[in-house]
Amino acid sequence: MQKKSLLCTISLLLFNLTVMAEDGSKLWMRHKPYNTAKVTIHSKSATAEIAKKELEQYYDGKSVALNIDKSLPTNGSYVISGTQNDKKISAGSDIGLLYGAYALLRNDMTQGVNQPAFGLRILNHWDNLDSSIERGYAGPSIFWNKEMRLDTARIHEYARANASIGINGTVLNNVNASPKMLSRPYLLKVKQIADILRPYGIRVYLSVNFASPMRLGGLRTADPLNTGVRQWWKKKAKEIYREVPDFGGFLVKANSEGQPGPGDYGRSHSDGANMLADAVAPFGGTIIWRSFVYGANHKGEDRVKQAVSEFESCDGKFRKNVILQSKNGPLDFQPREPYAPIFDRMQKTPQIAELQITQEYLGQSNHLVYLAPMWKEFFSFVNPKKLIGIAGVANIGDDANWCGHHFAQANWYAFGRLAWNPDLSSRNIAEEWLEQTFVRDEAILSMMLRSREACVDYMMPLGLHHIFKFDHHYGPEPDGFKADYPLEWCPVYYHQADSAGVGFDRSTKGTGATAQYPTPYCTIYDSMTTCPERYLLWFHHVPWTYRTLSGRTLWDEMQYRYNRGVKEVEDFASIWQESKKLIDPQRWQEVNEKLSIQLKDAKEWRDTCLDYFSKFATK
Ligand code: GCV
Repeated sequence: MQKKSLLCTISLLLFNLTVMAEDGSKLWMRHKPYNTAKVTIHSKSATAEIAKKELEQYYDGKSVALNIDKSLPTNGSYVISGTQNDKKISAGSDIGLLYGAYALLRNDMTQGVNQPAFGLRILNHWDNLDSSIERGYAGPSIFWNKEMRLDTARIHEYARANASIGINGTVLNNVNASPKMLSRPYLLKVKQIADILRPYGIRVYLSVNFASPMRLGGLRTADPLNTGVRQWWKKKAKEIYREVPDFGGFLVKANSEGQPGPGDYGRSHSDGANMLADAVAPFGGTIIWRSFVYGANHKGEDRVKQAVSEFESCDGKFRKNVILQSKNGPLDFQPREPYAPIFDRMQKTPQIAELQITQEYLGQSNHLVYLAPMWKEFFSFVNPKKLIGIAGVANIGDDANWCGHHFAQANWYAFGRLAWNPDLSSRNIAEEWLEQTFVRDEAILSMMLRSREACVDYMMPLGLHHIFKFDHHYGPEPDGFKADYPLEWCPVYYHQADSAGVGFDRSTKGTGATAQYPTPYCTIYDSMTTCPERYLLWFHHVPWTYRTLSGRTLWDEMQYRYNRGVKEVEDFASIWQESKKLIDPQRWQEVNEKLSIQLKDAKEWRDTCLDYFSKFATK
């Protein structure tokens, strides 16, 4: 009997611990169930039903009326009015009602019509069909695995989280695309996923391999001007739209990093994109063509200039349903880059900015780096009104907490919120996220807001860039050079350190990359004295004894900043210690472990780089 009651107590304890365990799997969707609201709605769609269910379960009030108002736009806009106990959400479409419902649940009481800044708000998953994820640090793919098994409950949760922040599109596979993606068994999976995402207002897109007609279709060429190839794509598009009538379209990485493309046949990017555009146009589809190209055609040209060199001549030649997608900076998702000048140079082509949510070069899922300030910096140069969409390379995997680091969830969240409204401040988004996930606390908030600048300090002060270890891009390798690698992958090519100084001369006396920028940036960036210090070594080879704005020499300033970065992370670690009482044990412990790694890494960056550069600086 005694044994039995001991067993009962133990099971009860275990049960309580499991219930209390916080693994981060709920993301920011941690609303308490109230079940008090009576929700009235006159639309019968699946989307409206979801809105109703969410509010009935989680809204803390007596009644909500969901109304379609034909005078409002159908792009997801909504208006929330009324009192806490008697709310009204009006929208021009059912998806607007759902967005309004989620806004109400996060207590977003913005006055007037709340509407998205960008029509396309898309996640790009770099997920491979074998379940691995290129630059993914949060476990295997939630979409693909060898067994073709799909966890539909998880896909529902994914859809729900995305809809709650207004994401309306998702590319399900890696831009380094397998031709198998377009084969029948995979298309049936795509249909299954699309059916789950549809009521949440999310359209699916696929990355395609340009050589698919050969590698999947058995044709002898993938030349975009070949009739057989054109027919093949048309037939394939028809097959896809039969399964997924609202299919978004194709994302294409062509003639980049070894991927096939129209250039293999002497054809231009516009020839390639237009051929695909013609295939999807009858169904309302879009081709999103990436400008991330460098290498083969540009022997010796500065890598940051190559996108403009290669694409400018195509401006005005693309079909109406082609969009150009470019990374925010001209190189490759470094912790800080000047904006990519292609956004100014393509005047006639609709453009999407590609941001990277997964932290390939920012400590991956080990470092706490809140990315909203970085993206806001980009928007301060590129007017959001010039863009028709925003794409974010996802940081989502099958880990219980989805993103590998609890705070990396904030980057997924911030991406969605900024894609809806780039005018929101980094602070407001972080506050909103903390309130829904952890706790609204000034110290934790300040840690988030300072984290990107800290990362820049310990990884790339003053614009020093691409000092990362080969291949995996984690950790420093300032002496990195491999004779059999393209020069554009080697850290020594980027820092150019010698006894005279350090940094890459991209002024008109150097590679001339500054000339790709419009006025006033071309002039400002071109001179060492007017170039903002945050980009100094990006654009200039600067003498070690050069006086920086602080009065310190360049070498002293570099040491100061590396040390400042490390000190910041030390401070984050102590803020987290102080926060222990505010946070549940599991998530506190997991973040604490990550912060120790981050501190060790920050010190490694500082020590390795200072040791290496000191050999030149102190000569
Ligand atoms: C998907 C960088 C990354 C690659 C990525 C590529 C791209 O080079 O390291 O993993 O490939 O960018 O954006 O296409």
